[in-house]
Amino acid sequence: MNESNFLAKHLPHTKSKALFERAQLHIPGGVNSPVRAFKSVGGTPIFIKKAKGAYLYDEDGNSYIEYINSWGPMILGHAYQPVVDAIRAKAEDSTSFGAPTELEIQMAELIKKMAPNIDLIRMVNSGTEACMSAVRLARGYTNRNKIIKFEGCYHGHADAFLVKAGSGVATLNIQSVPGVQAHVAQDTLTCAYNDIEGVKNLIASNPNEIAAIIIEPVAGNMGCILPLPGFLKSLRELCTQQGIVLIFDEVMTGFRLARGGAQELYSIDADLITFGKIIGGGLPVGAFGGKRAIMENIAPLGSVYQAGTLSGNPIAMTAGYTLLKELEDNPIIYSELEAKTKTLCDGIQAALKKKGIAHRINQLGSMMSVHFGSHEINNFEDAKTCDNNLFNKFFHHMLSNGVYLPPSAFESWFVSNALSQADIQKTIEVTASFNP
Ligand code: KE4
Repeated sequence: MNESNFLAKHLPHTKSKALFERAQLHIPGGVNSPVRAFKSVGGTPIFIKKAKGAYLYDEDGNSYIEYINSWGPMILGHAYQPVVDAIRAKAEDSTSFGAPTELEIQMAELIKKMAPNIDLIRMVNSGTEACMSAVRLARGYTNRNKIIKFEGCYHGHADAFLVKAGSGVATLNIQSVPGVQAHVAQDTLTCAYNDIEGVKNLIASNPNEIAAIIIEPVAGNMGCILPLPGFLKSLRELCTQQGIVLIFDEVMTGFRLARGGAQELYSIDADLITFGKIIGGGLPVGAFGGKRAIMENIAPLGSVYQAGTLSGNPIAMTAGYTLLKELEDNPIIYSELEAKTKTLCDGIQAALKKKGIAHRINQLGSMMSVHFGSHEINNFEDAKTCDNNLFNKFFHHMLSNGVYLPPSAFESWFVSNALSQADIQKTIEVTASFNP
């Protein structure tokens, strides 16, 4: 990207506005996923023409340093050449067979090499599918019905998860989702993130009824929220004592926080782990895996049925395998990502502090979020009681100056390793020019 184009005053989003009008004629809300609609931040969603490395280019010719990275997959930046080349080559051999391939074995072997504690793994087509399948498996394995999830966590749009969910559900402030039947919601128990006493109380009041506890081991759907010291370890101990399946939803954290994700970072072995985003290299892929004794209940081995026409699709496997292999072969990437993200956070912190703007920044690895409040952000309530109108103003200030943030205070930012020091400094400069 040439610097002058980047520094050019942002053009009006004429084409994006026209495209949004047209999109709304045919697609609910003009988008294929609600969080893209800019509903909470306001304004017109930007229609993207292309992207390369750390930059997005919209239909009006504007360019942006971006911190969404397709909500996680683009950890090495957009149009990463080895991934692009692999997809091109593989497409020549057809795009789908609906039959087993060696590539799926290679993918499973690589995931098992990188992520600990996976005896068996099943590929699916989204994070939602991975999480809903893991919960069905936990229920089938334990012959229990209830699950515990945490307020503000998001595990996809399966009925069982749309209770006090984060991400788009929080962004749109949907209190209860029509269509999710009461009896389904009743089997989903919730408590605050980091509230281990709350978990103990739910277990005590539902003896031998809880099949699984599903958690984002580092939460990314209410902004980025870290587990307090000992929280995950206590969850592990409780699940072991009570025969409850501990499900780590690593759709976001898997292969992002470390090669072995949060399990590696916190040295905690979950019973089932779900993946998504990075493992598809930008193509639709999810996966769930874990302990053999549990996974053996999945059809055709066992009777817990789960299936998918395009599961293990050769193009998606090629994209995901190529990206994972880069991460496996170059572990230095994780310390580079951490250093870049810390530099960014320190710069934003200094800039907002100098302005006297109360804020908190949560960060781990290449996940981070900025919250406009002076209190610690350890759960969904903390995130909700920030000045999120100020976040919306901040979002648009950054956007109009060429920095594209997630369009919601209830999302994590994602740093890609394509980000340069100049990009980081530019982001800090734009933050410093924010005058609410
Ligand atoms: P998908 O079904 O969207 O592939 O994955 C669902 C999911 C499951 N678990 C976690 C921890 C997730 O973050 C997600 C999806 N993440 C959101 C972004 N926060 C997807 C963006 C969107 O809904 O468009």
